[in-house]
Amino acid sequence: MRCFTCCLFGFLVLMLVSRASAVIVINEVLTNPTLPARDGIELFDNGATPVDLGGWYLTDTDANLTLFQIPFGIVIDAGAYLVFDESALGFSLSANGESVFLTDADGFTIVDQISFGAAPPGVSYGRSPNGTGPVVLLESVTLGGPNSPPIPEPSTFLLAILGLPGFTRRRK
Ligand SMILES: [Ca+2]
Repeated sequence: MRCFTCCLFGFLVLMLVSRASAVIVINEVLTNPTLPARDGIELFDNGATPVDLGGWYLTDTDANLTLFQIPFGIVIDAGAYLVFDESALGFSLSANGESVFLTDADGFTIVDQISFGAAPPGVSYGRSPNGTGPVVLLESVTLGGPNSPPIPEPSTFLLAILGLPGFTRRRK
């Protein structure tokens, strides 16, 4: 009985820790910025409490989950946003699409991950609705703030037929 109680307690602790971690999401990525903007990753605390992110990791390859370590002492408040640009990260993001991972301080527990495709210049991918939804092309870049609505479908189609990847066309 005592063993069962201990196991139950341990399980509940694990559930609480998991829930505490699960509220931090990768909320937006800018992968094909127009100057002077830079590539960036936005994290969002979608929970009700601050979370100490010191020692957590961000990466764009599952072959190396500890590519960039978030400095110790960085705490994200409930409902707050935190942005790391490419100069802070030490790596840039692919405009042709890839995946981004947020890993716990243990270096292997993936807290959140998103995958996305090619991005038109100056257009970011992000969760819509903000903090909870699927990752879509956003109407405007909102690094550091709540995500905008998605690009309306006809616009997405128009961008797509202009040419993937990068959606760019040279002007004469
Ligand atoms: Ca945002």
